Amino acid sequence: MNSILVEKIFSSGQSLQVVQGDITIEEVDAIVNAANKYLAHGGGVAWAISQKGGAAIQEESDEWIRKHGQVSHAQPAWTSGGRLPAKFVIHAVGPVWGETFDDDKNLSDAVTGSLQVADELKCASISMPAISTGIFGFPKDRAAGIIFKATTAYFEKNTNSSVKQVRIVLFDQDSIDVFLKIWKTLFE
Ligand code: AR6
Repeated sequence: MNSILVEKIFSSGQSLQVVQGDITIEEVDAIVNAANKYLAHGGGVAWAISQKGGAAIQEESDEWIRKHGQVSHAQPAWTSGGRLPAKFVIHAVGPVWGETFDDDKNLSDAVTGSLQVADELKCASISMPAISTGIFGFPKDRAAGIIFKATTAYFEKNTNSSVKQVRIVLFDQDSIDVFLKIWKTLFE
C-alpha cells in the first residue's frame, strides 16, 4: 500500500503530496510515466507500467509515435491506462543528465507539460515519479527542487485547473530521503 509522507495544501485548495510506494497501483485519474522520446518502455518505471498495464500501453504508444513523431519534453504523450487502476498514462520525457545545457528547464517543462495534459484530460488527481532520476541520471536533490517548484508554479498560475491533487510517488528509500530534505527547505 502506498502511504502519504507529507502534504502541502495551497490556498486554492490544490494539494501536493510526497508518497512512498509503487506508482502502478495508484488509484488516480492519471499516472505519469518517465518515458524516452521513442516511447519504448524497456526499463525502469516505464517497464513496470507497461508490464502491469498490459499490451495496450506499448501499442497505443507506438501508434502515438506513428502519428506525432518523437515526444518532446514540453509536450508529453498520453495513452489509456490499460489494466492499471489509473485511467490514463501521461508519458513525460525528462532530460538525460548532461546531454544538453538545458537539463533543468527540460525537466521543469516535462513536469509542467504533464500537468497541462492532465488538465486537458480533465483529471483531478495525478501521480508522478521522480522523472529522469533513474536511468537518465539526473541528480535527485536537484530534480526534487525542480519538480516541487514546477508543480507549485502550475498551481499558482492555474487555480481553476481540474487538477486538484498531485502525488509525487517515490519507490526507493534514497529518493524519499532526498525529496523530503528538499521539501523541508522549500515548504517548512
Ligand atoms: N513506482 C514509482 N517509481 C518507480 C517505480 C515504481 N514502480 N519503479 C522505478 N521507479 P527511471 P528515468 C523510480 O529510470 O531516469 C526507461 O528505460 C526509480 O527508482 O524509470 O526518467 C525509459 O523507457 C527512479 O527514482 O526513469 C527511459 O528510457 C524513478 O522511478 C528511461 O528509463 C525514475 O527512474 C527514463 O529514465
